[in-house]
Order: sequence, then structure tokens, then C-alpha cells
Amino acid sequence: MRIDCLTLFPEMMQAVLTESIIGRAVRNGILDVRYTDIRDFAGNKHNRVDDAPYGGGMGMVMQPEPIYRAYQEVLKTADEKPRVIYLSPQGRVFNQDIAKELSQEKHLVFLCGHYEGVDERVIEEIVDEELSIGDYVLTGGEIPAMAVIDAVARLVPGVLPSAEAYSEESLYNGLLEYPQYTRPPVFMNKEVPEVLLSGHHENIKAWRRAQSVIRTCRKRPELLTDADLTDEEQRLIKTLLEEEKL
Ligand code: 4H7
Repeated sequence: MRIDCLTLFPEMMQAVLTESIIGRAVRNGILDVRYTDIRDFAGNKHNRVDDAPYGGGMGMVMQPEPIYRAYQEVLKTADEKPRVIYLSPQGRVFNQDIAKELSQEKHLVFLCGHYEGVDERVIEEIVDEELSIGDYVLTGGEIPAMAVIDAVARLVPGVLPSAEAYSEESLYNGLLEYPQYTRPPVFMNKEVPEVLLSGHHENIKAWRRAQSVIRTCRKRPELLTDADLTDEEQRLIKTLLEEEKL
């Protein structure tokens, strides 16, 4: 998958996206992540890319031309029209379903706004969809873009050691993940649950599933409406809730 970042802070994004699992996939050539510094397309000798908002008000707005020229530069080396994503608090709230959908694309472009945002006309011209990573305010679109890139890229085949193994992870089935334990067997007088040391794989699987269901019930009950629960699990939750055991 090819991913382009249009940003005023390419070093910030490169520093993050060359580390760990995503960084390895970049080095392996599974991901082709590129950065275009919008400032390189300022087109004036002071390299200015922002200006005061028409109509007045505080702060600065990113001008449309440098962004448009940066995007045209990306298109020069693109095979087909990429999907262009703009990160802003006004976007559709990003989730695992959107991550799955985006992971099917061949080429994504992330437009990262800064200051008070981007001139509306260039958004209308180049952006296919606006995404938000949640209802809070940040100083720029770079961190949201990196969050989306991380979530999408790890679903691209070959990025994780074994794609199959991750089909049981959190949110895949709409449930939270079961608790994890590693050595030592006793920490601060707390033991690792006995079943995990038993080597009985059937029991371990059942215990983990039950933990996922109970956790989801306690911490994020709203997720249960969309979760894939068996009829038996649904009856169990109903009974436990009625007996006030959850
Ligand atoms: C684009 C447009 C995304 C980018 C506006 C971006 C939160 C998110 C930004 C803005 C972002 C998210 C302009 C919004 C200045 C905040 C005070 C950068 N913040 N800004 N406002 N939730 N900020 O995904």
C-alpha cells in the first residue's frame, strides 16, 4: 500500500512512522510511505503557506494553492486516483470498520491541516473524505493522520507477523480483549490465573472468551449491541445482570 502525507511537519510524521511494526513494514517494502512538505510548494520567497482569515477572527488559515500543488506533485507518481483523507474534528469518527475498509485501498493520501485549518476551497477540490479520531481538539492533523495510518497499515497483509492470528483480537468480534499475563507467575502476591498455566487449550479459549464478554459488559456495555455473541452468552449476561453480578 502507498501512503502519502501532505504536511507542514514531515519530520514529525517520519519519526513516528519509521519505528516499530510500521517502520519494519516500510523497510520491507510492504508499505510505501511518502511525505510531501507543503512548504516546498509555497511559491513565494518567504515560504509562507498561511494567511489571515477573510472576515476576520483569530489565527491563520492554510492557503489553498500550496496544498493543491503538493497534491498535484503526488499525482505525478500515482498509478490511479488515490483516496484523499482530511483529518479534522468535523469528520466522521474513525473506527475499526473504517480502518478495515481503508486497508483495502492501494493508495491513500492524508492531508494534515494546522493553525485554524485549511481554506475550504481546496478541501472541496481534492478531499474524498473527512475523518476525526474523536471529539477533542488538537493543534494539527498530523497526530490523527498517524493514528489512522497505524490502524489501517497493521491490517495490510504482511505488516503483522500473521494476519490470521489477529482475527481473534479486540473489536474484531466487537468485544474487548481478554487480560494478558506473562512471567513472573507471581507478582505482588498476585498469581496468574491457574487455567492459563494448565496447558488445556480448550479451557483457556473458553476462559478468555468469558473474560472478553464480562469485560465488555463492565467497561463498554454499549459495544455489546453490535458484538457477535452466542445465544448462550446473551442469556448468561442477562442472568448475571439480573442477579447484579456484573
Ligand atoms: C483541520 C481542521 C483533527 C485540522 C481544523 C484535527 C482534532 C482532530 C485541524 C483543525 C485537529 C480530530 C483548527 C481544529 C483549530 C481545532 C482549534 C487541527 N483537532 N483545527 N481548532 N479530532 N486539529 O481528529
